[in-house]
Amino acid sequence: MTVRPVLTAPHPVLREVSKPVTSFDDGLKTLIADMFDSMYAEKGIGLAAVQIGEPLQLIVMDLTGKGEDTTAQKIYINPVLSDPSETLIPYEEGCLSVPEYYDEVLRPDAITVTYQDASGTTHTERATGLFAVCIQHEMDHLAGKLFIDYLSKLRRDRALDRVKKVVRERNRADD
Ligand code: K1U
Ligand code: ZN
Repeated sequence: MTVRPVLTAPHPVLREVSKPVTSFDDGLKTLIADMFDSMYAEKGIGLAAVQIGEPLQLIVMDLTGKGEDTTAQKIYINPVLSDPSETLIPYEEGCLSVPEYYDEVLRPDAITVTYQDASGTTHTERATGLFAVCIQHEMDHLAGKLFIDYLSKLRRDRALDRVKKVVRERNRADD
């Protein structure tokens, strides 16, 4: 089990555009396992590889939010979104890279995702509800974007101040 630190805003790597995965090898399987370990350690329901410092088009998810459940684990490699619904829904989003800050973002309530699995096989799924919110949030990470970019400057600054405070507290607790 390897828990890797999740980068927090404003780390510059979070602004990088992730590159396609081209090798479906043991290194990829290790990275996926590390991502699940790191996501569960932070009690998240999703994680993009760039959040642990690997700017690759790779996302993991477990939408149950109940801790490790291998049957609920989902892996999206080189994902592409299409056919967003016209209906937008507000959702109070969180982000492991913006710890302890939640705010409302409007996104299409349904969207199609085409992706490869860990063996390189291509699949297509229609995402709705929390799955649709989470896959769009994670796809933004692959483009170097954070959910706070959708907020007003005032709210974004408040979020970044919160991150600074949380990181300071975490560092103090580690001493
Ligand atoms: O990408 C990330 O930083 C993970 C993020 C995913 C996400 C959550 C909610 C809306 C959009 C995207 C999180 O997992 S934050 C943690 C969280 O919100 C949560 C954790 C456990 C259960 C339910 C929600
Ligand atoms: Zn996030």
